[in-house]
Amino acid sequence: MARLLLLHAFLFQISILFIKIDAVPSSLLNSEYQQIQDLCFGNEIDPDRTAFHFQPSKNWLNDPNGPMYYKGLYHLFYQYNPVGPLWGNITWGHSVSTDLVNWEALDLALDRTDPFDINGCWSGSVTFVSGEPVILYTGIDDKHRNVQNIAFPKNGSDPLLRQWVKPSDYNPIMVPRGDIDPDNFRDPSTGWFGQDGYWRTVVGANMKGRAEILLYKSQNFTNWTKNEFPLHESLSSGMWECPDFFPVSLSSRDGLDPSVNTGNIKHVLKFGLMKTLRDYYLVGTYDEKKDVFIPDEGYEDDYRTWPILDYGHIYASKSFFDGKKNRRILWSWVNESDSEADDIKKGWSGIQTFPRAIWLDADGKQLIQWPIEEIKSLRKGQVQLRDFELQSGARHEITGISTSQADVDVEFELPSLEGAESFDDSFLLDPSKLCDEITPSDKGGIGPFGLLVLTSDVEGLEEHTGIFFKVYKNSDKYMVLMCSHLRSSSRREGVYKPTFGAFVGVDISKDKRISLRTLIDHSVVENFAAGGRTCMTLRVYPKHVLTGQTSGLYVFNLGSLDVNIKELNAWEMARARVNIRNDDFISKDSV
Ligand code: DQQ
Repeated sequence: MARLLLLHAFLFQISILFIKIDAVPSSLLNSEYQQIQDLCFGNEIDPDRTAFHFQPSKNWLNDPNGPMYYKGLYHLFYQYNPVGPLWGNITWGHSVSTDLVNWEALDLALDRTDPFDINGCWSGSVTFVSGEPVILYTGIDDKHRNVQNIAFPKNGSDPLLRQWVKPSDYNPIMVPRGDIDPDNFRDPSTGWFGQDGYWRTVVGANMKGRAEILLYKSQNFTNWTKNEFPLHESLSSGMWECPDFFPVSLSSRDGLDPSVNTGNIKHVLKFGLMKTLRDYYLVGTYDEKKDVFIPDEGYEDDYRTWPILDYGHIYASKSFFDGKKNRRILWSWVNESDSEADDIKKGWSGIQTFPRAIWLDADGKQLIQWPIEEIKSLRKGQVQLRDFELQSGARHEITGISTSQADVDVEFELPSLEGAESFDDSFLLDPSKLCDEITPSDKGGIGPFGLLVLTSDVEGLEEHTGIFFKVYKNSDKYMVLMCSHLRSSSRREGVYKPTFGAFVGVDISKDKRISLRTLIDHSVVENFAAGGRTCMTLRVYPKHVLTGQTSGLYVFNLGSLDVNIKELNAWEMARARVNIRNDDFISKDSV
């Protein structure tokens, strides 16, 4: 009962905070609202800062760690440098939310205080053991080795989970032995419980140049033994970081608890490749008796053939099972791509993607990612186009809403696939190269057509970020190429402006339609093609945004075939309340 009262008192407090924010007159423009917040909280106005993406109020952020739902609250921990905007002094930052959209910052959950983590509290995860959350994380110890540690809530009845204990009688719980490279042994995954009564977790490791996803087993979650065989290994791809291993349903979009291993399911092994700084995943079967993961047919030990979680700019993603809504949710770190000098000037660096629900497509092959439904709470003004013909060479502006914070959903329809160009097979493993060859002056067959976002309001749209499609024919099969050109995204120097490309896993010959959902938020643009089959996150720094000018949004078609916009909906987005420091709220003394 006392626990329940505490939870109610807390939720009441949090709702007052949100009511205060909701009470901002709607006539107040976003920019003014931001200025008021900035003045209130002593920040300088910074137009690169996002409005509805997760980021701390200042300093460096990288990997999302240990997300969970507990006693009415979502928790997100993250790799955090509490004293500066560049990577270093890594601890676990901590925030809570009732809706995954608005976040309250708490004090650090894990700090570098003990010999087993004195040089860093690196990535890890949360597992529910007998109903209570337990953290497994990598510590950089006093000998600068990667070791694995465990931490428990000091008071499990505190829904905020403000204090964590790291018992020195257990820690470290795993140390690098034998062939394990002590510099490359990290990121324990969420644990799962087997039929044999043993807990399991996996840790990424480099063993004499081989990537191994090492499997550890335990009966009590504190004493762990390394299994003779890894869960999976790769000879050719270098160190795998942040392994995430979870079951997915073959017959529903619902998420599954990590320990489920029966029914119509598959397993997904997701990881970050240090070599490419991209996240990949493999779909397959988990043989619990042998404790190995067997990727589905067609698997080769060649990372160029593996599906990439997001073909843009994300890394070190982490998913969790949200028992409140029976779904699996994913966060990914979106690093900055401006210069370190810029980050020092801004005083911050790094954001998380907007949370995405993930599930396995009915084809049993690809993961689908889609912004969680709670995003709708931020939508305000809406504009719509229906059955709008986008003639060859056309560019049409979407007006009526402000578009530097927007949610756009568009479906393109093609009257025919005739005239699709072909491409050289050598591009199959390197679609971004094919994208690089597409220029505005080269009028293609089908496409390029798509969106221009964050455009500057001057003749010729000097600054613009293009996200577009082009349909090709390759060995009798139609293929949809998705591209993003960042080369004109900003007039600023010293900013990374690559081209991203991917083939979208759809059969366009079926209904001749392709959709694109785009979340625009000042310096980040998240793209979801074909209902979330192919994702591409972009980091952009348009100069006009920095100087406070408004941005435009366009649909365009440079192909020689006319394209129909079956439907386009675009919403202006409100600012979420994200990690605005509130000292009354976070005080540890009240635990
Ligand atoms: N980031 C953490 C490591 C992880 C890497 C350190 C991935 O634990 O392997 O901040 O970005």
